[in-house]
Amino acid sequence: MSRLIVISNRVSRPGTGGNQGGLAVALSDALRESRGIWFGWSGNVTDQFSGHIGFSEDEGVKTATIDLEEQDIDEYYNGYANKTLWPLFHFRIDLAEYARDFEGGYNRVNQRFADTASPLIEPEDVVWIHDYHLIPLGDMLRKRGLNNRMGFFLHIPWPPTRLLVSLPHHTKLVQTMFAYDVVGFHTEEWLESFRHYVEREMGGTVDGDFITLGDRTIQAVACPIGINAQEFSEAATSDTAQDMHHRLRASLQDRAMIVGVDRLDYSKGLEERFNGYARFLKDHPEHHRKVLLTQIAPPSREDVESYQQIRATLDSLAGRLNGEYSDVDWTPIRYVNQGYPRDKLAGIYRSAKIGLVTPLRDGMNLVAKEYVAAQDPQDPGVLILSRFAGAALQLKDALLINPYSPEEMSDAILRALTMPLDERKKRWRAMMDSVEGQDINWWRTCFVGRLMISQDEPAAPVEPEPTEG
Ligand code: GDG
Repeated sequence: MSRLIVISNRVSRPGTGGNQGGLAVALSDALRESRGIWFGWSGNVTDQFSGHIGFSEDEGVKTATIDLEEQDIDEYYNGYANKTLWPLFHFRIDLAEYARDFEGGYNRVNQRFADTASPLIEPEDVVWIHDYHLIPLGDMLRKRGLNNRMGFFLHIPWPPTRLLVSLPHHTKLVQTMFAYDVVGFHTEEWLESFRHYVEREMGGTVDGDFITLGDRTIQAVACPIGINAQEFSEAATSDTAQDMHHRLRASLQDRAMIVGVDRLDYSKGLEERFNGYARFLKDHPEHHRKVLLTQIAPPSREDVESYQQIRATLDSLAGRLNGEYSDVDWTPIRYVNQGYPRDKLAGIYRSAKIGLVTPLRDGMNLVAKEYVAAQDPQDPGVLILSRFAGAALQLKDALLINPYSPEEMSDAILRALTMPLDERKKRWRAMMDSVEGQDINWWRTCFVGRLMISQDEPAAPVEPEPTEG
């Protein structure tokens, strides 16, 4: 078995106290099995970049990390990654900032990754690079003479061509993706947009899974990421989860809880969620005092102004809503800016009659899947899900809504609150089949399988089917 080298912006060391999400666990398993290495930024700042690599091994997983300079973090991480690519790829061209310094910093840090990682990569290794922080890295590794099988997976949406062309040097960036052998997206929709761009803007040709540009043919595939469904269901019945459940039930009394769990990010549709819930309260006074929304929203990317703004907007919206509707013994929104360990989170999901997941655009959205996995099969809650999340293509038995419409959200909340048990069970079963069937290991195999297979069968263009006429 070839060694797997995973490269991502940050690495997660098992058992070191951080919250290991499903992705980190799945990658750790793959790294352990193949005796591979996980390479990335340590999260630490250094005065002067030295290229020094910090090696660790935790629970059989080897990690290698580098420190970056303050300017790197400003221009690459807070700049090009989170002020340019993130908003643009989430269709928020209004928030995207195009600055030469950002692009320069992005390229510099990708070069630094390439310089430091390339000596660790042996000829038989398979390299798997993750996400928008590191799009050009594969190309930079090739320029350093690496001929390894290389894959790239994008965790966020791929934007429509019309939006992407607003990015200065867009073709140059996309061109670098042809250094990979396999490129992966969560959904057919993002993949379709990628193909469209390559055909229209670059004159590439598409043949099934294969895309040819000049003398390079790559495989571009849709592999929707999943969660560790079994582990999450078990976490939802753990002692910690049950304690959380009892704590919540005691404070809720007989009220129905709606839950939202999101990093504080404008792409998650939190403002729209609060507005939809406000609409529900306005339209349905008969439900006052019988329902409440618990929104868990740990702050993220606090150095970026648009994130400070969303926080201020939500603080004021939650305050206004609570001011308008609260009574001495009822507060309609519990707005919590702190994170919880995973088993507590699982208990919170299980206590909620409704999971309200309303991103305006989301590559996949794992919270929707975690909510499903945490439910009690005998009395499951209802998932209300934005049709603009990648997950909506799999979780078709959720109540799918347009998050921009407060009326639709309000109607869905009413429908979920009054849904008969039989229907809840039927919908949940269908969603759980998908969450269990296409779990995190399925995803890993979906992508890495192709990367490994194409090792024996080089990614060459498939002979086109003869066309009629
Ligand atoms: C990107 C893409 C794609 C949140 N609060 C707490 C907590 N979380 C965990 C959730 C979930 C994860 O964070 C969030 O994952 P999402 O998928 O919902 O969103 P992003 O962070 O934007 O992730 C997304 C994903 O990459 C994977 O490819 O699905 O579309 O944007 O696991 O549970 N975890 C804990 N406490 C919290 O308070 N422990």
